[in-house]
Amino acid sequence: MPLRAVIFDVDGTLAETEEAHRAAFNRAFAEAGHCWHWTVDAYRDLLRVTGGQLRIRAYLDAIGEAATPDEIALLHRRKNRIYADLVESGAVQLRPGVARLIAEARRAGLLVAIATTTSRSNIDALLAHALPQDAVRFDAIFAGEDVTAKKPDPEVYQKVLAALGIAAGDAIAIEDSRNGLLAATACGIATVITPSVYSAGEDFTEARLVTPDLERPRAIDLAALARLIDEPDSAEYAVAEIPDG
Ligand code: XBP
Ligand code: MG
Repeated sequence: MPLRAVIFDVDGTLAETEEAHRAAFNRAFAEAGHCWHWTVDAYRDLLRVTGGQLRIRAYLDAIGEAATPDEIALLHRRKNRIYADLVESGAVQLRPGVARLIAEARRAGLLVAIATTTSRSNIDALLAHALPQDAVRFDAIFAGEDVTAKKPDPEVYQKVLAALGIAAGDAIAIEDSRNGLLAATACGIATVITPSVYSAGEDFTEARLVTPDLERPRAIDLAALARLIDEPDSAEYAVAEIPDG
């Protein structure tokens, strides 16, 4: 089966964005006069809930505080504005190998797409400020607003496959989290995991390959991705061999 498409997750995969998201949530809470503050450890747990609005709701439920859907939506809009400002100020860079792999895929005539639970405005900010301009064209982008159920539900991947007009076996997904891995593999898409600062240590059993990033311990190129589809057992290194850092 030839490789026809590479589908990227956004947060944690294209870039280590979650510290910027966390800072933006905390600033939005403070501006609104709330004493809520999400520490790194608290945020690691909260990331199990995908989608910022659902994450705020889950947090408030856990601490027994009430908020209307409109109040949560307003807070979340402000958080996304703060996040975009952080991205525009250069707070977020692409992870190693991302720009190279996108460029290789484009040169080879492959389809390149995004499947994410984040808001579309966050993708726009990242594409405008963190990606080289020749890499910002994607053949399909599906975001949090485009689905009724966020990852780990497979809906976002199903929509990307339908938009690209390809079968699950023609694509590779690049993800960083268990929720993303479950979403992609539920669709039947072979998945490469590059764990992020927040997802390191999660269970990646279903992944075809787990590697620290797309450059280490060796560059993941299109030939390597195609091998993962053709010869599912071809991964030359596995979770246990990943060095720290
Ligand atoms: C990660 C997420 C997102 C971000 C915040 O999604 O769960 O919710 O943390 O984004 P992915 P929003 O890795 O699939 O990109 O606040 O816009 O939801
Ligand atoms: Mg992610």
